[in-house]
Formats: sequence, C-alpha cells, structure tokens
Amino acid sequence: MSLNDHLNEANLPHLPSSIGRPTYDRSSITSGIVHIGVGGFFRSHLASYTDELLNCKLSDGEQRQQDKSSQQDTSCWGICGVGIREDDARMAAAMGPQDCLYSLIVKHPNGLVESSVIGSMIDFILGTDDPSVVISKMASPETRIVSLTITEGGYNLSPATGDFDFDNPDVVHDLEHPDQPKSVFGYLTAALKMRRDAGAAPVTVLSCDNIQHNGDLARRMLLRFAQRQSPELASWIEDQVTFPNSMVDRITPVTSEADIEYFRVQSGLVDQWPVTSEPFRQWVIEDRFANGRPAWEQVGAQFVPDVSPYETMKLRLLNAGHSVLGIFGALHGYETINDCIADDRFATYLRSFFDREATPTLDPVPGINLDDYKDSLIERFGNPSIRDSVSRICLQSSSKLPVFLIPTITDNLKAGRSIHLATLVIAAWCLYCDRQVDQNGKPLDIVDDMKEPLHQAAKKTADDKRAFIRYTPVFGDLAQNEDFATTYETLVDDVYRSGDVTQSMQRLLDD
Ligand code: CS2
Repeated sequence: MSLNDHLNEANLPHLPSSIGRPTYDRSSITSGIVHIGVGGFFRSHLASYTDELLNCKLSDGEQRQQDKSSQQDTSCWGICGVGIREDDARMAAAMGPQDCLYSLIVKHPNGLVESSVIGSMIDFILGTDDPSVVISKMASPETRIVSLTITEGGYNLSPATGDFDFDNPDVVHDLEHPDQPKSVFGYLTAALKMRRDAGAAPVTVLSCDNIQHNGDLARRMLLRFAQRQSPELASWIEDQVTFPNSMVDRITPVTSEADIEYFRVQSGLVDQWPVTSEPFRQWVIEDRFANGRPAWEQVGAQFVPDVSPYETMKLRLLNAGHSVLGIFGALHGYETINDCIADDRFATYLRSFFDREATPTLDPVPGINLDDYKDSLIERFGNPSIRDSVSRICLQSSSKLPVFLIPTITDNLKAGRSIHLATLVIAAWCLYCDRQVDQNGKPLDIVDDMKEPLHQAAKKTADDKRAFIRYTPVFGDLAQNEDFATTYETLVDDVYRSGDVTQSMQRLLDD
C-alpha cells in the first residue's frame, strides 16, 4: 500500500484499528432507501444513523436478524444515493472509485477526533446521466423510503405567494417533458406514476430538510405539481404515500483540504470527500411510514406523534442563531462561527436574541429544558475544532431567513413583543447585500440564488430606506406592517451610519 491508495471496499482491512468501519457485509445489503441530495449533511446524519444500525444488527452472528419495528430484515435498509443537479457529478466522481464509502470525522470540543468509515450508502446514481435510471430505482418495489435533503430552496415555495412556484424554469420543463425531469418534484411524480402503474407497494417520502413541517411541505408541493400533470395520480399519491415530518440536527461544516489530509495521514488511504461533524446529533421523526422503516430508535433517533415543537425549537434557536452570528460575523470580518462566539459581544447578543425574542414564540417541548438547550447551543457553536465557516451559514440566506428568522418576527409582531434584535439582523443583511464587503473592505463570499435582485433592492436604501424589505420574494408583505417597517428603518439607518455592526448590536443591548 502507498499513501495514494484510495479508500474502497478492498482496502478496508488495511485501515488502522482506531478507525471504525462497517462490520456488516455490504454485499448482502439492498437499498430500501433512495436518498436525493447526497451532501455533507445527509452523510453525517441519515447515513450515519443507518450505518450504525446496520453495524449493530448485522455484525457477527446476528446477520439478518428480524427488525422488530418494521418486521423486515435489516439488510434491506441500505441507501442508494441520487444526484439530480449538474453539480452532483462531483460527488459521484468522488464516491464511485470508493465503492460509495467515505469517512465521517467527528470533532469534539476538547480536540479529540474520532473517524469511522460509513458503509450504508451502497450505490450512487446520477439523474443528469439518465433520468430513467433514477426514476426506475425510485419506483422499484425494493424502494420503501425516498428521503430528501434538497435544502430549503429545493421545495420551490414562493414566499411571496406561499404557493408552489410554477414559473421556475425547471418546473416548466418538467411539465412539458415528464419523462426527462430536472426538479425533485418531476422525479418524484414520474416515479410514483410508475409505481402506481406497476401496482407496487406504497412508499414514504421522508424530508430531512430544515423546514417547519418539512414532510407536510414536501407533500403539499408534490401534490400541487402532480395535480397539474394528472389529478388521478395526485389523488393516488394522497392515498398511498406518507410524508412524516422530521427534525434533524448535526452541525456539518464544509469539508476542507485539511480534513482530506487528516484522514490520509491517519488512515493511510485517500478519501476524496470525507465529511466532518460535531459529536452531537438529533433526529426526531413522526412515525408515519407507509411501507416499513429501519429501527433507527435503536441508535438514538426519537419517534414521536408530532414533531412540531422540536422542529420549531431547532429552527428558531439553532438555525436562527446561526444566521444571527453568520450575518453579523460576515460583516465584522469573522471567518468562523466559533470566532464569533469567542467574542463576548456576539455571545451576549445571541443569548439575548434567544431569551427575549425567540423563546417567547415557542411552545413547551416535551422532555427538553429550553435553558439547557440554549446553553448547549452556545457550547456547540463555540466548538473550536469544528471551524464552521460563516460563509456556509450565509449560503442561500434568501431561502434560510424566511424559514429561520422571519417567522419569529411575525409571531412577535402579532403578540406585540420585541422584534429589535431580529430586525437588526435584517438591517445588517441589507448592508451585506448592498456593499458585498466586510467592515474592513474585504469582499464577502456571497452564494445566493437571489444575490442580484437582493443587491439591486439593497442599493436603493440610500434613497428609500424600505426598498430592501419590499423585496416580496423574500419578505412577502412584511414591509406593510408599520411596526416592523419603522423599527427596520431606524436600525438600517443605524448600521449604515455606524459602519461597525458591533456598535449597533451594543446599542440594542443597552436599551
Ligand atoms: C445551518 C444549518 O445552514 C445553516 O444555516 O444553521 O446547516 C445547521 O448547521 C444544521 O441545521 C445543524 O443541524
């Protein structure tokens, strides 16, 4: 072996014993799960839970043990990864030569690092090569769950209308060419039609994205799209497919060159695309599966009748908290979330936002003490080994803020509570979109599908202070709320004038 050998099935025995690996026979696994959107998060979360389950159920002597909750053989719960965007070719190119194996590098706050090779993904196919292969795979009787991590923006919801966006060019294309889909809804509809026509068993669509009622949204969007194609098919989907809501959590930074090098040195093998994460992970799922499910509860997932309080808590504290640090941190010139937390001004602002504005909008969460949860978030954000970049957090802010932060503002407006701390984030985001540089003049790394229209709206601020919040694709009719608009006007004035976001933050805390 040389240090340039790749991680793959044949090389697994060469791994040092400190690195975990599948103890099950991957060749005996079939893919009951088809997953769309193979990125870092899926690989550190759903695939890692599933790997652990396969490991504990299928190792030594316990091969093919009956799975209590699904009454199915655990070996049917392997995963076939699917990419439907052009960019997914990069992941396919990395995973192909590695037999879909990759390493999960878990970084603890005290510097301890634990690596293991994850084997639950047993295949990876690209719709961009041939959509029919993906459609047939999703329609195959072997497939019982189609899971999704397609990001907040992937649901094609227009915040302005609250409805499915039929103007999206991919959607227009898919309605005209149902056999050659590009969008996730085109793929799902084509596969479900094939399933119905073949009389195949029902299936579960399991959304694992950070959206409130992610399953309900997936269902609503899919039905809107399918209805346009065929009302009969849409009603078959309503009857036969379940869409459990789920809350997912594990901070998963973007993989760096240093991570690739770390694994190479530790293992003696090249993994072209490892994934790194924090040790914490959480998965709360509604137990509504149409055709069986893995016993994920045996490896720490929680099945509940209603996931709502858990998901609202996570979106409005963890994800919104990230956005608060991300937008302010980007303008201030910080590169990582832990750098932000190490600055007391940021940590204090965050805690005040949590306590004064986010928490009052939350219902009690069964089994969770919110004070402990908030403490643990500050600790997790501060994990110095994770080095989660501010630019990852700010990625696609236009689809994150309407989900993470704006609902807290609208709830507080309705209840007559404080909105200042959250509104300052919107004001700072306007400056961010307008100037596109940090406070030291360094260009910001902005990746957002709405970057240009947001820039156009933000740059009118000098003449019209409300121009940015009138951008309805993000803010809907929020600008028409006079309380919000006047608060925003004062704060946008303040951030533009001070040139230092920490001063505006401090002024609000002192009030
Ligand atoms: C982050 C999330 O994208 C974001 O802005 O808040 O990716 C976050 O790290 C995950 O939801 C953690 O579970």
